[in-house]
Amino acid sequence: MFSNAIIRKPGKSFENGLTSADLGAPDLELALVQHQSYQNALADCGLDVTVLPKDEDFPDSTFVEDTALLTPDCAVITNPGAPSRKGEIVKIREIISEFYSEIMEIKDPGRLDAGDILTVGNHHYIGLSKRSNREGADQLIRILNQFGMTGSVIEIDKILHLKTGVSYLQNNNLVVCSELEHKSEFNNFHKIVVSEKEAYAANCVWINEYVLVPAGYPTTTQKISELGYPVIELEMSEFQKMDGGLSCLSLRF
Ligand code: CIR
Repeated sequence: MFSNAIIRKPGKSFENGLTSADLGAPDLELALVQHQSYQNALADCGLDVTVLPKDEDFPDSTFVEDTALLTPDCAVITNPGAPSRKGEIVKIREIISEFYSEIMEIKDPGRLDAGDILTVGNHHYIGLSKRSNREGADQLIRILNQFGMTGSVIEIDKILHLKTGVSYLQNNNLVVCSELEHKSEFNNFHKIVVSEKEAYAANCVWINEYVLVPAGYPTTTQKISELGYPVIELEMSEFQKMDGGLSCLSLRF
């Protein structure tokens, strides 16, 4: 169960963030409306939500997930793989130090975006992506081992982050995109495989029995619903334009 979340509002510089999506510029007003709904959903799931102010120096800083891994036993500040995002960790460390006494960190030449970390109980699958490298993963695995947890790596190809294409809904249920469907690491899970058309819905978020899903992906939503999860659908169009999914918008712990 989670009790806290940290989110950061997008600022005017949001449209200058990194993106590979060909969906046009985001509308900041609409992004703020969608972000408020996201915040409300986290609160509805029972979380105490810390809302950080916009940070114009870092256009992608609303995607707080990438900057830290927060487990019940330890906090790890990442070392984001995109040069424009590295500085985001300074302010994130300040806020995380209000919740954790000991903070570990990933250091150069290790690179790691926490969007590449899929947590399943005490195990953490770490995507080797354009943002996260083997050295970053190895550093994280050593830290996890110190705290009685484990990690292993998964090579990914086209998707931005591991969690762009896979989400864990507890109870052995995985939502997974076609690129990752046949990875041997996922053989023993019950899988909801999302079609190419609904690929964006592979990034959804389990929070205290609820599942947040992006609005507009009816087949995936129905399959998740049929497993018995109460589903909360959220409009995400403006974040999708900047390559961000639902999980990227919060740190949950
Ligand atoms: C980036 O490219 O870093 C941001 N525009 C999107 C980050 C999305 N984060 C995530 O998938 N965890």
